[in-house]
This record gives sequence, structure tokens and C-alpha cells, in this order.
Amino acid sequence: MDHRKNVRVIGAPTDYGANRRGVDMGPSAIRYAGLAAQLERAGAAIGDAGDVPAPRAEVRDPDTETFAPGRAKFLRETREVATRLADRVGDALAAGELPMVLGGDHSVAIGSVAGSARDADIGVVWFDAHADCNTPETSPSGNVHGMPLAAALGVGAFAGVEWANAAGLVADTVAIVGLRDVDPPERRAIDESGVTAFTMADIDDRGITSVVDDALDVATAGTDGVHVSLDLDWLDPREAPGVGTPVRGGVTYREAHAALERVARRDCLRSLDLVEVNPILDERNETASLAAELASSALGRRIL
Ligand code: EXY
Ligand code: MN
Ligand code: MN
Ligand code: MN
Repeated sequence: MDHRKNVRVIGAPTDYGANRRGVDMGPSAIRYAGLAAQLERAGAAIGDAGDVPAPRAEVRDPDTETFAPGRAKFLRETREVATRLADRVGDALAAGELPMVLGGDHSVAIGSVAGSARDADIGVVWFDAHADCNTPETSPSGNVHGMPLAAALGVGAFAGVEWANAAGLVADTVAIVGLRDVDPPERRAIDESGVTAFTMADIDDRGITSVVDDALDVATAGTDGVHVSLDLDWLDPREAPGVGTPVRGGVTYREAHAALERVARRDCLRSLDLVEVNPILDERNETASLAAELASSALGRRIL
């Protein structure tokens, strides 16, 4: 991959995939926190493509379209935005740029992964407290932000759903890192699909750099590049309070940087999501600032 990265920032201001309002302000908050300056520190050239249009939840019926059996709220809206975003991400890659998607809730990753995997075989590293492997049949909430990985892989009711399934992605090249809140059906889905999953206990035992190196081995095996999906609730809520679904016991500030620095060192980054930043719940925009900093580490910001 070439060394001066041309980054195309694409905002996806959604919140209907989550159970709390406010993540739709994530793209503004991350930009305001100095994303462009942070990326320049990594030597990247930045173009900001603005936001994809996203419907407001309060003027939509959550059940206009859904799956039966099971529930996926705001499925129509998810489809609309994912389809637009996949095109934007695919266009950025076709232009030789690195798409950076600012969420928004994690349902936007359905679009970014589909776009990234449109014309390539990709691997995925999913940094998250949650597995995001529910399907409409297994979801306890009906919130699609708990389903994007299942959607991309075509699990359960997502099988054969063209707009949701990522063409050039197979479970063998997907690794989730940092798990600490997994629903029992998701555990089964992980086992059956062949996705590689690392819990916080793995990080405790082996250290962050060794775990992330293993995740990158999985995601780079025979692929053209790696999509990194960074859910800010991956971090401990003390470091990242501005998220809708905080779970205690996450990675520290330094572990998070070390992880993204390993990504940069591998020189395999194809596309990146920064999602689930909730400015309403944040303290002085620190979670948004952290998202911007971590993006800079992922792009290879050097200290010396
Ligand atoms: N597993 C729960 C559900 O599916 O409702 C919670 C999912 C939260 C997903 C967050 C954003 O990563
Ligand atoms: Mn704001
Ligand atoms: Mn998530
Ligand atoms: Mn999460």
C-alpha cells in the first residue's frame, strides 16, 4: 500500500439503529474534535465528502419493512443509508482513496463493509465490546446496531439479502477484538460461522499487541486489505464515556492506541469506521477527540 494516504471522510449521521438518541451527532463531534488536524499529523491528505443523507427516526415508522420471523427496527432506513454509503465507500476506493466513515450508530458498517468488499476480498477487524452478530430472529432489542456483522456475513435472516451482504467477505477473515457483552445466540453464531473472537480476558492474558497481531493475521490471510470497524464502546467507559451502550472493563487509552498502531504497522488498512460516539453523553467531547486520535494512530502517526 502506498505511504501517503489520501483519506476521504464520509459522515453517516444515523441513530435509528441504536436504542438511544444522540449518535447522529457523532460525525460533527469527531470533525469538531480536530479529525483533519489529527490525520495531517499522520501525514495523510484529507478530503471531506460531507455526510450521506440519513432519515430522522422520529419521522419514520420503525416497522415499515422488517424481517419475519424476528424484528429489525428501521430496516428500510438502514437499507437506504447502507446502500448510499456502500456506493460512497466504493467510489472512494476506486479513486485510490481510503474511506473513513464517521457514525452514527454501528448499523452504518453494513454499508461501509459492503462498499469495501465490493471489488475486493477483504478482511475485517471489529474492535467492540459487543459481537454485533445478532440477527432479526435472535436480537433481544431489534436494534440493528447489534447486527451489522451478521448482516455483512449473511447469517440467519440476512442470508441472500443483497444490499446487506458483503460480496468479498468470508467469516474466515473476520476477527472481533475486545468482547465482554455477548448474547447467547451470538456465541452460537460466532462458533458456527468461523469468525475469530478475542475477549477482554484474552487481552488480559496475552496483552493487546499480541492479540491484535493475531487478529491482523486472520484479516490479512489471502485478502486485498483490511476494513477496521472501531466502535468507541470498545474502550473502557472511563476513557470513552460518550457512547450509547457502555460496558465496564474495556481497553485503556494506551491499549487502544497500541492496537491501532499495530494496524498501521501492518500497512493493510483499506477502510475505517469510527462509530457510536454520542456527544450528548460525552464529557467535553473527549470520546470524539479519542476517535480522531485513534484514526491518526491507525494511519501511522509517528511520535519520533
Ligand atoms: N447485543 C445487544 C443487542 O443486540 O441489542 C446490544 C448491542 C449493542 C451494540 C453496540 C454498538 O455495539
Ligand atoms: Mn455536537
Ligand atoms: Mn458495535
Ligand atoms: Mn459496541
